[in-house]
Amino acid sequence: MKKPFTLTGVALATTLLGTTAINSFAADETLRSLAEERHRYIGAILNSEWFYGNIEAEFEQIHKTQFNAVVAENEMKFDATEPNENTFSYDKGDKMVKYAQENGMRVRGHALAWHSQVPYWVNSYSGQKEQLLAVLKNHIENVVGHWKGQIAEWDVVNEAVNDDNNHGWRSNGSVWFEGIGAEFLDSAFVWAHAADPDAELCYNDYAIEWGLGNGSKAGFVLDQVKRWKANNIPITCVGTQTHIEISHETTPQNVRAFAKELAKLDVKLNITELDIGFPQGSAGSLGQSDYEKQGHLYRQFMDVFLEEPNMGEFVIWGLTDAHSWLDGQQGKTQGLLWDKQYNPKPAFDSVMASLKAHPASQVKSPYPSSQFNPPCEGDGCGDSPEAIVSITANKLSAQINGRTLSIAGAKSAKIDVFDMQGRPVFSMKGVKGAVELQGLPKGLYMVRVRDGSASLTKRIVIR
Ligand code: 9MR
Repeated sequence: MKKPFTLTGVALATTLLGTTAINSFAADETLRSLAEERHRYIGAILNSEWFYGNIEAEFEQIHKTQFNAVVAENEMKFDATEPNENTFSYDKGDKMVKYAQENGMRVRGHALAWHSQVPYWVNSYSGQKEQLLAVLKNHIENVVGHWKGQIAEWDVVNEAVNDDNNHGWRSNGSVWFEGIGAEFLDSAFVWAHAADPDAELCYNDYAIEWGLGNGSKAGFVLDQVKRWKANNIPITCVGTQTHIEISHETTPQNVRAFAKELAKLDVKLNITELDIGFPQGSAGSLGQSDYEKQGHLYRQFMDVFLEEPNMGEFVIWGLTDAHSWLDGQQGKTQGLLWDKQYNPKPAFDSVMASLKAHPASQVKSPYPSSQFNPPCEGDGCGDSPEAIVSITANKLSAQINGRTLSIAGAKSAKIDVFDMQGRPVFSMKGVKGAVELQGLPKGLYMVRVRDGSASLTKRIVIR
């Protein structure tokens, strides 16, 4: 049975949820568990820092607890996977695929044919159609072939439409379009399908959330999908990146309208790179009502996602505001679900609330139910805490027995315990041997032990 849990989530839930009567989140409910019950995928990128082991321990623990889908921020792109001609580099991508397999996650591959992050050597073939076709074919065959059966879905073509609102392909600054013409897209889908016939294949782009108006990107993409389907080009999904700002209030309903059009073509729509940023200049003056507004917009996207039966994945372009492309490159800030200290923001509660407001029995999934585990019932079910590996290899270890948490290998440790939504629920300094975790309801928790520079993060069950 799920245990009612009464921390800040309750108060936030009442202020944020409007008409939805949610009293609390159960201690063991996560974005992931709720999405899985609804046979949907919720994901976040693994930031580049993760691939280099250069990220806080909390990142991975929250990531694998809260998400069941994963994408590499940069490590499966052309420049990362084929840095020199016909020399492939799979180490980073392999690391992510292993992580996904160990944690039961779906992998999105991002991205095969894109005008950006193309290595220099490709540009030496600029304007040479036959050579460029051969380069792209070889790249797709090798990369998709390498991860055949392990990557559920590829962004086959990324951002190929221009920004001119004139219903056209990106003709400037794309080595592929300039050298090959629009047939590079059709060919890329065909080659990807040949390399892994079971993988889902997407066209992915930004500004799709601006709707289907005259000259729109969404309208152009829709026309291309119609053409691809009519010509048996093996596209199965479109990705709407959805990098938006807090003022973009119409975007969720635009995404809904676009999903409905794609449904008529038997094509899925996935949200692939969601973030909802504030203008950078406002960073110092943001208050609770701003974060609640952000939560409301996040919630509307999750509502649309759950209500449209041809939407399968809801992927956020980051986890914590401490690691986000927004601050560096976009003049935007704080667009994610966890703040810079890894505290869940109101947006987290809002997305949880949306999931809970859509009972599993009423959410249709575009995936066969065999892809999802049966829902968990009972204390710690389906979970084997012993199998959870510590992130930092060091001498520290922690074991739970009843409510007694025993620490070994520490001189004087600081213990922090978090619930499965990432909220701190217990903290104690100067722990030498064992500590009683009094006052916590039964359920799943994350415990972090720190001793000097050594750190251990582990999932525990209080039975
Ligand atoms: O988040 C990525 C950032 O680290 C890179 O510097 C950038 C380079 O183009 O790409 C970012 O990811 C982009 C994604 O691959 C495609 N859609 C837009 C994303 C944000 O720029």
